[in-house]
Amino acid sequence: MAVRILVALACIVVMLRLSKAAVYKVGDSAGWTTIANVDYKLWASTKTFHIGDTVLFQYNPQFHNVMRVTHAMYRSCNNSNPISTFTTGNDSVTLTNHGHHFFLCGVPGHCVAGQKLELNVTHPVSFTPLSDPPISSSLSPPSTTTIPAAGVPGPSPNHAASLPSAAAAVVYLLVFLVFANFIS
Ligand SMILES: *[C@@H]1O[C@H](CO)[C@@H](O)[C@H](O)[C@H]1NC(C)=O
Ligand SMILES: *[C@@H]1O[C@H](CO)[C@@H](O)[C@H](O)[C@H]1NC(C)=O
Ligand SMILES: *[C@@H]1O[C@H](CO)[C@@H](O)[C@H](O)[C@H]1NC(C)=O
Ligand SMILES: [Cu+2]
Repeated sequence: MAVRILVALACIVVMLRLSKAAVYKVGDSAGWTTIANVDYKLWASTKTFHIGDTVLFQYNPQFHNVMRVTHAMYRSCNNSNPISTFTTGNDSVTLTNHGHHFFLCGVPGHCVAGQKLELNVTHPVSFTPLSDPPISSSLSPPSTTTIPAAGVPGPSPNHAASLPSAAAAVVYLLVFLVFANFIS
């Protein structure tokens, strides 16, 4: 019985991870280039990057490359000591840790011309709560935002709603499995 529960849990974890991983093509249809004047900062700001996601750099390898660099090297467009270098023209980089990731094109002049990318990989605990406090408060008049909604029982409805839905689903399934095994 314990084994069955563990297997079910493992399946859920795998499914959650698979369903969350996204592939982002850098620059969208323009790709990784200098000629289209892509604002890569703007491009990144419209995305939410999570661990497990992939960024795909597509470019002509005769003219460009991809270097992962430190923040200091990103700021000064210094390509002398990259963390890693990609040169195939179709380079997938899977994001495996939190925080800021910096990339630039190492061809002289390209980074300065704007061919540089900064990503912020956010923490995975970003499941939207069932009732999101900021959304509900933005819909009500400003004067009511600091007062709990009338008629809501319990000391803190916000905390009650903050349990991530995926975690809740796992808990529900566990309880269900335990019951199913007791009955059979
Ligand atoms: C570029 O970075 C390297 C190593 O990080 C450093 O030694 C070098 O001085 C830097 N060059 C410039 C022009 O900042
Ligand atoms: C580029 O890489 C992606 C992901 O690795 C792959 O799906 C795609 O087929 C590749 N495209 C080309 C033209 O090689
Ligand atoms: C990066 O993401 C974290 C949340 O995971 C956030 O707190 C931080 O402000 C972000 N930094 C930038 C520069 O966007
Ligand atoms: Cu380039």
